[in-house]
Amino acid sequence: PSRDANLTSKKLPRSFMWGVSSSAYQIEGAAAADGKGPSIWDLLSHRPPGFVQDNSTGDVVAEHYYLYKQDIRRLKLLGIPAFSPSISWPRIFPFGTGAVNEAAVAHYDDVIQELLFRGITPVLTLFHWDTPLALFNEYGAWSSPRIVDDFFNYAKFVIMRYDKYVPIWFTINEPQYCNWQYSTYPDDGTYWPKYGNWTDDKVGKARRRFLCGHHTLLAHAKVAKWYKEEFKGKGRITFKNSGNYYEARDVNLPNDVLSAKRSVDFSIGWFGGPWTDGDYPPSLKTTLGDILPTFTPSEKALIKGSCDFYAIDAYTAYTAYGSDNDIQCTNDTFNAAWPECAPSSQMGGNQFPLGPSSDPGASWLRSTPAGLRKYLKFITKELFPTVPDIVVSEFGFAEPFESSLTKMEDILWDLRRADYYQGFLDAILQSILYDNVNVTGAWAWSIYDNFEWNSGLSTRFGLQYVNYTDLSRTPKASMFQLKSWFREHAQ
Ligand code: PNW
Repeated sequence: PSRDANLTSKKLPRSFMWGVSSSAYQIEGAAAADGKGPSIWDLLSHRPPGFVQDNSTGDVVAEHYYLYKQDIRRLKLLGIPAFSPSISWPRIFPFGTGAVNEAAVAHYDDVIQELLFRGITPVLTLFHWDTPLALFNEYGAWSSPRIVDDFFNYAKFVIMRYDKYVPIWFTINEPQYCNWQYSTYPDDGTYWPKYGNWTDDKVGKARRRFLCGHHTLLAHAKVAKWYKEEFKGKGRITFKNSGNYYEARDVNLPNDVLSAKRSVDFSIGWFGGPWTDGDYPPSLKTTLGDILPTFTPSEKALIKGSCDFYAIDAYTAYTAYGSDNDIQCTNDTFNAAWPECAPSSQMGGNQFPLGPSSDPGASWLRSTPAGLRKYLKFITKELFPTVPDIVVSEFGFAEPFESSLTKMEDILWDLRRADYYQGFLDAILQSILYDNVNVTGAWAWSIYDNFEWNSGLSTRFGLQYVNYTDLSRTPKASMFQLKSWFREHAQ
């Protein structure tokens, strides 16, 4: 599509930070190296056929754990100024708590040194879903308040060691999704080690999900408070939200408006309400009743203001539709999987001209740059007007990948993804220039093809191609598109 011509050579603010991102389990491989403990994902990816669609695992992936030096050098050669990976909790604390695994610490020391040596800024996520399995067996991990102190100890250890090099800390990646993982499968020992006494109906699943969410908030807040008030860290701290924009199909239809509102509340309101206003949004409380845990006054005080800025992983946008049936939010209509009694949402509508569709393994994702621009404005001007600035902490696209492709030029010519990046980056620049939204950073997902949780290695989000046979990496067209966009617009 043709670009907004007024953007030509317009500049981002000098302080704008950008780079590529990924997470430990999705790229490192080396699943049992150097004393690493297992995480829940080591278990899940080895579950009976079909749990991960193509039955692949994170055992090897791209072996970033061994090949990080070439990966970092490659970023340098490509002109990427910053890298946002995650640290693996079960590497540093194989049992989640207790003794530190010095071999893993030495490894991450070296990764950080290598990044600094190449002049690439490390921006670190402390937890990207790889919960130590030991804590799951011990007390049900995020379903127990005991996780708060264990996460705190781990986070303190990593922050104290690396804070002088790290300008941004993301405590937790997308609590919306990691808590959903807990509630999707029955607690009967089939998928997980049995960890509680939950009823396996919709309500029981929802209880687990919102309780886990509650503990991620408390864990984040405890770390953030210590970071700011006691440790007086020199960087900024927040957590990464998962959310896609929901816009009412027709603002004159009350159920459409309600549908959009509920969808927003149940995705980003769930975690944004507590840190901006000190509590969950009213719609969650009325809909969920006693399914939703409550904060004590001191917990509210702890969480409120616990983020220095807002971080959103914003991949796509939806049009929300209402219907008379949908608005009866009783336990009978409860859909524990996704968003509770929210009326339907669909990609589409006139609001967001739909760009190309992505790989079937990421069928939730269409390219909707106009949706991103509306979303950034909506979050900062309407929903959470107190947030000082916003960062797009992930955005990206899975080019449909034909396994029959054998010619490198076909594999590397990922024009849909290139188009996605240009559209989304233009939308960010427009937000800054025309909507007065303070966007201070953007992180492209992902450095290269990696293990995509539910669809495995066959869904490829990379800006570089990974050949999973010889582990070679090759930049795709989208990488050069991204780079040339920033060459024009970064200062
Ligand atoms: C993010 N959705 O998750 C995760 O942080 C990454 O680990 C993951 O690889 C990436 O997006 C691509 O999927 C999401 O359904 C999962 O809207 C699902 C959604 C959004 C983000």
